[in-house]
Amino acid sequence: MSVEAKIGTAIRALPTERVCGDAIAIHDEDGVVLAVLIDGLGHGPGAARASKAACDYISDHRRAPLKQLVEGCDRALRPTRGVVMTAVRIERSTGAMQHVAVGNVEMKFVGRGDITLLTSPGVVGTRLRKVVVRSAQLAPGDLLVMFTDGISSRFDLATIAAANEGPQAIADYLLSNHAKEHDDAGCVVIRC
Ligand SMILES: [Mn+2]
Repeated sequence: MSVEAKIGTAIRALPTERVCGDAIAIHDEDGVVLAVLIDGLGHGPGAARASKAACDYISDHRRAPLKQLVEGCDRALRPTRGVVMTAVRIERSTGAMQHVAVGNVEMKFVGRGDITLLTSPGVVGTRLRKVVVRSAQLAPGDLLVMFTDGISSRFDLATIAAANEGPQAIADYLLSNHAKEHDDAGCVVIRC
């Protein structure tokens, strides 16, 4: 079943920092969406350098399978302090999704499918042990949110989904209402 997979994003630095350690990489080409949310460890310039290195690697290897993408980031980020990240790849024509997550970047899902969004422990850039990629089937109307730990997880995605807002409005809402004061914050919202 085909899906629209419309994307909204919102991100901001810790209010006392000039650079943001969270980063978002979106590559939307040939009917396939790759969306990656990255949180450089800590905050400030060192965190921003690590997440920028991840974005650069992802851009250069955006057609690679997710497992190779994360493992490649792990090698490329060894000189940095590392990042945690979550990535999804969605094929619009079929609604097929693959997802992977390392460290505490969270995902929430509301929809018809039975999708378990699990995170592997670890830090990308410090010799990952195991990268687990999972597959799922999306359906029209499904709502998927990925967010860094700078956004409180205490929001009810079912209520948000029922309001039927577009993905950008939801991303803006989450940043405005649920971002924490003491960390960079970022989210990616995908409405199928
Ligand atoms: Mn963080």
